[in-house]
Amino acid sequence: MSGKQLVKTSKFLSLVLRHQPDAAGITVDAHGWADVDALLRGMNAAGQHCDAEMLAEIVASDEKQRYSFNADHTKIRANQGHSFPVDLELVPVTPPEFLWHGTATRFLDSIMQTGLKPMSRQYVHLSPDPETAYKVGSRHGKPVILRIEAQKMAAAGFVFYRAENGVWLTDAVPPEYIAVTEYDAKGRGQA
Ligand code: HQG
Repeated sequence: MSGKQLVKTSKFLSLVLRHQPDAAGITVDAHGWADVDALLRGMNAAGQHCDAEMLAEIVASDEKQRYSFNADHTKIRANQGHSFPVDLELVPVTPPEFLWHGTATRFLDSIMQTGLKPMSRQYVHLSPDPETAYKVGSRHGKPVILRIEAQKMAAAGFVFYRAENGVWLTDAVPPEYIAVTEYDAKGRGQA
């Protein structure tokens, strides 16, 4: 199976498991789990060739660990990134002193006015390090890295979760906890 084919299929899988289960004619349960057999049938019916072996390869090789199987591999779900409400059974965790958010410079004015909002997703996504945040921000345009005073937020009552794949999630980040940094792609620079 070529890497290119796996990426294409993984993108469709993300669409189905995070945003639009209906694209494969399936539903997911309240915890985001899809039935693997129904998913494979639905993907093939939608013209996205996939079998159990390929699905397992996508889950195992995904560089961001976007998906998880349940214990007996009869169900699969996305670890984060949903745009519909889903209970991932995450437990609140105390965050490190700082977390990081990569965004594009064109969003800065709005973010510094209203804070970080989940936009089309269920949560605001935060990265554990500036290097990861830089990559996330680059997806949107000229990247800028924001440093989030996560521990101060937690002390003030904001709740943080860490998804299965290490991405940090919270409902919103008010502007007073956000600092614009000059970090570059390698995390060099200044906070
Ligand atoms: C911005 C990827 C204006 C926010 C990544 C971001 C991540 C605001 C964009 C995951 C704003 C939303 C999520 C405000 C937030 N005004 N803009 N008040 N508040 N924004 O894609 O965090 O590859 O929904 O800065 O690795 O970029 O899909 O969120 O630029 O973990 O697995 O609104 O998606 O993972 O964009 O990325 P997104 P994100 P995957």
